[in-house]
Amino acid sequence: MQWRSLVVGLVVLRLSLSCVLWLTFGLGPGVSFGFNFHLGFNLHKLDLLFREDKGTESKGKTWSQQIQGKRYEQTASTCPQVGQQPPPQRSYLGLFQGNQDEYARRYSSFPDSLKTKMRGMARDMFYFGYDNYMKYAFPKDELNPIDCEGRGPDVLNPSNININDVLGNYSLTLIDTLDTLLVLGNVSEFQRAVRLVIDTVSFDKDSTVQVFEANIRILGSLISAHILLTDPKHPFGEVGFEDYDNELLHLAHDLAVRLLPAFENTNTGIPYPRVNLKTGVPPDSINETCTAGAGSLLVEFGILSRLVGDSTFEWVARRAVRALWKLRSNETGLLGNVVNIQTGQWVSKQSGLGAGMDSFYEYLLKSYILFGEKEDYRMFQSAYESIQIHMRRGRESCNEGEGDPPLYVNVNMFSGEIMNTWIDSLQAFFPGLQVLNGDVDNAICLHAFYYAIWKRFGALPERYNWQLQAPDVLFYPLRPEMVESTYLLYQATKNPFYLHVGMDILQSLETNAKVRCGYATLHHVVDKSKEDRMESFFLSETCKYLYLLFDEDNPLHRSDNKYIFTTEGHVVPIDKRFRERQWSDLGPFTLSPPCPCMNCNRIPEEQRYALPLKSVYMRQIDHMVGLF
Ligand code: DMJ
Repeated sequence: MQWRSLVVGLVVLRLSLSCVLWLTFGLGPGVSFGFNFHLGFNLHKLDLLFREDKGTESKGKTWSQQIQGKRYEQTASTCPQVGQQPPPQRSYLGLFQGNQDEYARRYSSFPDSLKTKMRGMARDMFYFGYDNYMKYAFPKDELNPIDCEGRGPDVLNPSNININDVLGNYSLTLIDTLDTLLVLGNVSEFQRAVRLVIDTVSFDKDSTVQVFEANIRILGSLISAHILLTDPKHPFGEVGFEDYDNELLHLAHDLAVRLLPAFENTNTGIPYPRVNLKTGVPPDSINETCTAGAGSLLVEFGILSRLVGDSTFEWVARRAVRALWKLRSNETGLLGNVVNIQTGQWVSKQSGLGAGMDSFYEYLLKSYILFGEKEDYRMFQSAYESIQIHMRRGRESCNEGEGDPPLYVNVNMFSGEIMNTWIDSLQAFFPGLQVLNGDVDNAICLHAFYYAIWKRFGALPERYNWQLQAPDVLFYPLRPEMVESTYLLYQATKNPFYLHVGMDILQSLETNAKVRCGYATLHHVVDKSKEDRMESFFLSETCKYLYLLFDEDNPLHRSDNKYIFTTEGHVVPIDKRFRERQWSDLGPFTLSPPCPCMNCNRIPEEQRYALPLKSVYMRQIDHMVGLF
């Protein structure tokens, strides 16, 4: 009898402690992300108290079974996700199940009429910015939305790279916006804008710009618009005009040739970060570049090579990717975020998913999708595996089990040790990439964390410190990453939750960022003070993804139209002709179909009509970002 009393006593003790935790903090153990950062109360230790011996875990009963008497079945999968083990069978979160209804009530449906209204709101948002840019700013690069004036490069202060890396005195916003006009179905304005670009833009400018920015915003847009203009099959039909003579392609080629000096005189093959469009690499150029800047050129350069039949562009971009890849850590497989292009030494050993690294991963996968080069896919999968092993913290399964919600932290590339406790706004793109990789489960959780931050501030601070539950860097320049992931998750799940997220984003932008002539950068996400700047990606990405989220019937959503978005949101059809190349100097090439992982982790049917993330976990995340 004694042992029975002991067992009963332990169970009662455990339940009492769980209740105390729940009543006190609104969730079980969980604010620590499993690290030894102390928050005054050590929830991590309490969590350990509750961890059941893995060897004695019940394999049959899951959290959801205990709550709902029903298990969420996964669809048959031939390829388990990297880093995913069978979820731990723990149950204390079941105690909070009673809170699920407020989330279910709020998110589980979205009427068609509201969808139409939101689509209209996204369209109006775009035109308010675009029309005012054309009225007050064109041919300058950007619109200052508060003063209603144009903005060009900061010629008085050449070291102002925040401006000069991007603004090249080449009507940046007009170029970056071309394909958004088509996405909105405005063929006549698209054709007018293309004409304006052809008639007025020249790259023969004494402008020193960042190779990466010129590539994704200008080159990417020009080739996207050129492809959409010339290919009646994709995806908006006959939008070309009779006397179009490949001028956009010529412009793209001219720009790419001006960027090529960045790839010369570098010992590693990793390019210089900046070039002067007239004179090449400036004599005082630094020898340091970030990984994303140097390693995210392959999509645009690869397409250009295939369009003009010259392998040079793809060759230099691929050489840069290979050179970076070689420098990864033997121990962890991770890369750092700043490297010396002459010595190959890592200047910053921080490895993460956000600033300095984001589109490097993105372009490994997207290059593979576009060009079918197996090498790109192998690199991507290997990088993804290292990320899951070394950066991912929190419980193993997004939608099951106990513990902290999954989160990706910044680590030392050699040791895998955590380097700080912030995540940045750029990292919010990653759930979208996870969707493309078929890892919808992980995408749902990471996206939910960013959404909670968005709900708290009505924007994403540039850096958010998850330990302090406060922003580290306070500005929000109208970035698209959060809505991009929302859109891709909606496409993957069709869950109305994501329409609500989009509606929240739209409403916050209207409330917090709208000014006299457009939408302004938030200088401070708490007091909502503003800066007089509207970056071109607001029109090319943020508005585009918002519109697409609510436009179910968009030509891009027809099943016979297959496309991807470049990292600047430019539409590129997935086309057989990009999988063919006329040269063989890049190593082995294959037309084999994508990995069988495609779609293997799609959302089960029943989850389409419930919340994508159980309400208990939503509540947990909301609590962890200080929403209540
Ligand atoms: C955009 O220019 C692109 O999305 C890029 O990949 C990252 N930064 C901005 C948006 O935040």
